[in-house]
Amino acid sequence: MATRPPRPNRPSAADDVRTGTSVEAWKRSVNENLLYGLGRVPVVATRNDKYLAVAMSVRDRLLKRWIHSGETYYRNEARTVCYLSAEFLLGPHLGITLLNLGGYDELEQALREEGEDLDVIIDQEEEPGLGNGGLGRLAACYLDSLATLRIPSIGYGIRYEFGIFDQVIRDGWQAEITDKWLQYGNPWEVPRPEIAFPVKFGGHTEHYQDQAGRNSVRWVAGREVKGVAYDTPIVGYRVNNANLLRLWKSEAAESFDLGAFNEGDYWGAVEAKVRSENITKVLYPNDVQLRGKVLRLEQQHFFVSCSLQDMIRIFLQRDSDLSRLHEKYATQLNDTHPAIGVAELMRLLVDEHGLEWDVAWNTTRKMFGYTNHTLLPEALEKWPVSLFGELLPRHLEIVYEINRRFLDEVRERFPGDEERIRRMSLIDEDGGRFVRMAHLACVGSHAINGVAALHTELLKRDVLGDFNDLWPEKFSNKTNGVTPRRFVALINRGLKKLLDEAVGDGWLSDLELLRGIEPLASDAAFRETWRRVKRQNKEALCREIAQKTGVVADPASLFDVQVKRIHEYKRQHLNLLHVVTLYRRLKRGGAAGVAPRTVIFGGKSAPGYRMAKLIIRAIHGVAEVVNGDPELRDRLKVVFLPDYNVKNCQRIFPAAELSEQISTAGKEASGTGNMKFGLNGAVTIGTLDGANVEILDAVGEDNFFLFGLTASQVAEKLRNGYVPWRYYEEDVELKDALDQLASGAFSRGDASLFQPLVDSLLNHDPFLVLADYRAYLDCQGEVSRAYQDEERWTRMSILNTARMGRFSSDRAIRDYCRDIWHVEPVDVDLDAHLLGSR
Ligand code: NBG
Repeated sequence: MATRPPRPNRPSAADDVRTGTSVEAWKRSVNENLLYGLGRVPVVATRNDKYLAVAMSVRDRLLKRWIHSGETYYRNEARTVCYLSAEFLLGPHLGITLLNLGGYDELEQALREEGEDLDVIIDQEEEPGLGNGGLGRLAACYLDSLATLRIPSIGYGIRYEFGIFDQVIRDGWQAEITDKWLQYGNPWEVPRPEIAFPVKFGGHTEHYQDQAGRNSVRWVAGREVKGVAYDTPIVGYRVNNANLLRLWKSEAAESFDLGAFNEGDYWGAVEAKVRSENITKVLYPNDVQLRGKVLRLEQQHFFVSCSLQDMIRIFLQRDSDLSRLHEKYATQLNDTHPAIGVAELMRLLVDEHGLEWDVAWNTTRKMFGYTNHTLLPEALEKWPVSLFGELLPRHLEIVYEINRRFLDEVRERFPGDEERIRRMSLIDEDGGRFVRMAHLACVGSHAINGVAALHTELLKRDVLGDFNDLWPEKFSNKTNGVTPRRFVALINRGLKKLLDEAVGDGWLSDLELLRGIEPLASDAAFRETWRRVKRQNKEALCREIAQKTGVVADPASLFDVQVKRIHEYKRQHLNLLHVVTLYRRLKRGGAAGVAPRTVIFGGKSAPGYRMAKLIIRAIHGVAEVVNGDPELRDRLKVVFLPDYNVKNCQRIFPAAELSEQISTAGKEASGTGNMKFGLNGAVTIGTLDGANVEILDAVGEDNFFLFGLTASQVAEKLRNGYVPWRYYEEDVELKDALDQLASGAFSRGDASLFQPLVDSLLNHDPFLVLADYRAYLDCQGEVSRAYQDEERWTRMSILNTARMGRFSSDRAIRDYCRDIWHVEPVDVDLDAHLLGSR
């Protein structure tokens, strides 16, 4: 290793088999990993064996940085960010790790000389789908940026054995398949069986006086499991820092097994083991039907308890005064999933480590920050008090005590305002009693933030308005961002090359540098090249579409794309109504001069969300008719790309030209796909919702297709009694489109199939699809006109990319570091001697 003094016959550092970067070193490394890491000889090695050998070779190079980083942080007693998140939607590691480390070209050459193709090997990787969508992917982008910005940090989460389900389409319907991402091994994780913590559930509490005569509480648990750490190194872009992602797996606690064995209850012991392991078995899809699922609360408590115990363990290596824990750690709650941490940290500090309540509370509040990611009331977590108390009896007592003291504070500030007390209480008493996790997170944090400017304003006004009245200084906005490493450099090599040539490659770590291409928007030759890159990306996507769906799309048509989870508030059905109307116009011959389009959808529905599943079915129904209609002669195609995930998005963003961001204003907290599209040169058609508002501000109204009601207009309409039926009756095209859906025209004559969808739109339409239909159609007309002016469209596309700088996750992380976490970068020196080494 480089940390040892060189021996006389030692090969040069570049040739070192574990850490070297020469072509020779890579070759030997891959071969040795194949032989000695996997026990395979090259002639019988499968493609997956080769992938594993390459991944292990890259991991060797990663581990060197990781070990040095851990050691440097320890030596410096560095203040550390702990990002607590139930989801990390990482995507495949190999490509991004190579990009960040450097060495792609040498490895590619080494493999080529052995007759292998690096891209094929990269494509072999099964992604860890440990998240549902935007929230989990945001956490992954933030890990990438934390490492790149050299911030000591730990991501803490759950090592789900089954991640988000794989989506397959059968007869136009979504079907779910379990995601067996671990079945062929995961070369990126390092199991740490020695880092394990007990986590208790159930039972009861006992109040007693300790030796010093203080009132104390003992929690006598009903059962106990063990959380074991699995570590994944996350390396930053072209820096030596490699940070830690620590995911917890649940196992049976031996002590409990033993008890059962002694009583001769073998099956009982096995059952307890199985039950323990269940906790981290599967990621819950974000499904309304799953509310109140006790296993989910178990998951939350499990990973948060392990993480906090781990933080305390690390802290105690250097310090003994736990009241200073917040000086060592800035801990972020990614939504309310880890909010139980507020009560758990109190329990650990007071019950297990003997701190006074007030001291512990001061530390706890200074430790946590809370990020809210949703305004949808049905997505705000609350747990029935009975369930909560049965699973976590001690935590319920602590929540009550926090609440008692908190409500006293509120009473003092707002005397006599009992209505406010009722609204703010940690316990919801409106019909059934529930623990409100968002309130627990607010009370236990020193900082609360939303994820886009509009979202934060609405949070402060509505959902958390009372908390804003009480503690306005706690609130701030932190607009989301995405990593340009994965979402441009890795997936759009053509664009990367063009950008590098135009402004140098500094934009990868300073995205504002993309501004440098603005003047080139008026350079005809540059526009030509820009179009060529987009065209190649579209052709690549066409091949994928053909291969996955059998649809032949025309790469010269406008690629109009909506990819994201399927949800009524995101309004894929509004998009679909536009498609139906366009189709009807084309059939009537009334669409002369309309730009040919390929409308591409992708996204998973929660398994129990009937309306979303019906929307997927409707997209397929419309696609079948439209794509099969010879009269249209390629002027319209509809595609549903199955199993949208981090891996499958990589051909989509680079090829997109129109980005559909059409949620009902006031519903999408931020969106991050909108940023990925913009970065790759797609122009947005969107409402004033989430981060669209800021994207519009950044790119300018000439480069954005804006339509629809604003958040306040939406609220007003709903207040005044919205009648969707009226829009249906007054707009012939809308009526026609809905009638067509209801008639069976897109369901092989089955008029009942889409009835629930049509009924819901006509009678309720909670997301104002009908109210926005006309504005959306008109706006799509403008899109079509703009697209036919090739030079104008290219200019818009270039300016979208050029002005996306502020949507880098590096900017977002800098904001968090400056305003909430107060942490500083730490340099890692790879030549430093490791502790304990000679
Ligand atoms: C999602 C929002 C998105 C937002 C991401 C990341 C949840 C609960 N929220 O609008 O719907 O972009 O979080 O902040 O998944």
